[in-house]
Amino acid sequence: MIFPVLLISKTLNVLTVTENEVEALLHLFKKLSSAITDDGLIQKVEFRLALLRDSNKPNLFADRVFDMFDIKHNGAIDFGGFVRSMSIFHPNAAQEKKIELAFKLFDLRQSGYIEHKEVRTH
Ligand SMILES: [Ca+2]
Repeated sequence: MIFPVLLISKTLNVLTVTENEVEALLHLFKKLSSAITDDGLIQKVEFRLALLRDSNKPNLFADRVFDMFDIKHNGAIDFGGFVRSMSIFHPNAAQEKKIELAFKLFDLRQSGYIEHKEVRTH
């Protein structure tokens, strides 16, 4: 039996995900959050480890995605923040949300514009 779970963001967009999808996210969250320190939170080093297999090497892209997932801006991602952030990648998520996320990835200075130096290769 599948029970729908409603995720309501600050902008009141509602996305329905299934219990199975939440369970899959919980499984992934447990794996990522316990990679270095098993504390129920994903720290930046654990996030880098998952994406890059190297926790010590700063990476502009990985660190930018982490900062966007770190909704509370406290240096760690809790399960609620993880589910809300991952829901953007859901097939049923609004196209506008996906475009907004992609734009924010490049708008490093959060100026509302993508500037030449923000897309220059480093
Ligand atoms: Ca952790």
